[in-house]
Amino acid sequence: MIKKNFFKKIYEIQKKIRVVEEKIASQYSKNKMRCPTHLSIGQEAVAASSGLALQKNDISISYHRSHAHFLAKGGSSKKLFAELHGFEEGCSKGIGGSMHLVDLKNNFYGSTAIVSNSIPIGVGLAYSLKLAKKKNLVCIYIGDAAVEEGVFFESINFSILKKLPVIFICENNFYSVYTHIKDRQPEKRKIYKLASAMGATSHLFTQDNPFKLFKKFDELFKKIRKNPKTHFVEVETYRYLEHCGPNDDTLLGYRKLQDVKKWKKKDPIDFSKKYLIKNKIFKISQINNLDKKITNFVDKDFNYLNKLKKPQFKNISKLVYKR
Ligand SMILES: Cc1ncc(C[n+]2csc(CCOP(=O)(O)OP(=O)(O)O)c2C)c(N)n1
Ligand SMILES: [Mg+2]
Repeated sequence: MIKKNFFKKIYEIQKKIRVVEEKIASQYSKNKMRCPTHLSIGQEAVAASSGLALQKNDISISYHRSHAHFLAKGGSSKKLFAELHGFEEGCSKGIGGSMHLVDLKNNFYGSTAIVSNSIPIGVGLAYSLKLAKKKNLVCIYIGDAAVEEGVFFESINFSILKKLPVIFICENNFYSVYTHIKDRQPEKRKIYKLASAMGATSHLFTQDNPFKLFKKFDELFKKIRKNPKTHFVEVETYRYLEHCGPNDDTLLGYRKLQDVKKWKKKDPIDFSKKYLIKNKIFKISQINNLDKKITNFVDKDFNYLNKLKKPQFKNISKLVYKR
């Protein structure tokens, strides 16, 4: 049985991710965030449930749609906002932007803009954990298009061969930019089955009930820490906004309005709220207060940007690798 505090945390982190990204979306047109930005609105449950099941010493690594993974691993929304605005106080010192987040204190080893690029890095990190005889795991977040790159196969093969403590979490939102998965991969092939054919232990989870999803991740992560092996989880999910940017793009015609509506109807955050109230875990007034607290917290973190000075980048040469 998940304790009351965990119910609260699972709801809270999902809601925080959404409020942070809604803030970014509402401010993006001011042109102060000068980096391409991929939002996860609609997909938060996967990051929240898996992120909470990770221990601090577990490592996670992500792809271009990474704000949610960064926040769920303990990343600061203040540093995320600062990063998107190019301030030196940002999590990547203002030179990375939305697709290059890092938070080594929380073992979030980064996100990268090149599809599948972080997969071999994650596998290498898992190899280093194994060599150091550490009992932690590496969580590699990927999108559905990542399995269309050669490096995915090379990396998962190595990971399986060496019995590395790796969990791939594939957020299958059905699209790579504007192209549906049915136009990119054989129709009857399931991504998680592809991974199991390679030799990974594979699972298909759903995001409908984030509390159950947390439990599944929690059990699985415990298993991997105890018995290091390569696992692969596919979760079907859906992004509500355009591929890159803050706008609704349903009028472009590459996806059906009906589909967007269908996914919004089973929104995991709305579900979580109703679940907590229906099961008398929290009263509606308590949830509303929590929502208010989260919004105030996020507003405060965003307003902190007003205090920051224009970046000088005096020590920029110290930020690059030198031999
Ligand atoms: C190697 C490479 N090819 C193409 C691109 C252009 N690109 C950026 S995001 C993206 C879609 C990736 O889709 P998916 O992995 O499913 O993630 P999603 O955007 O759906 O979250 C593409 C093709 C890229 N960044 N890197
Ligand atoms: Mg996708």
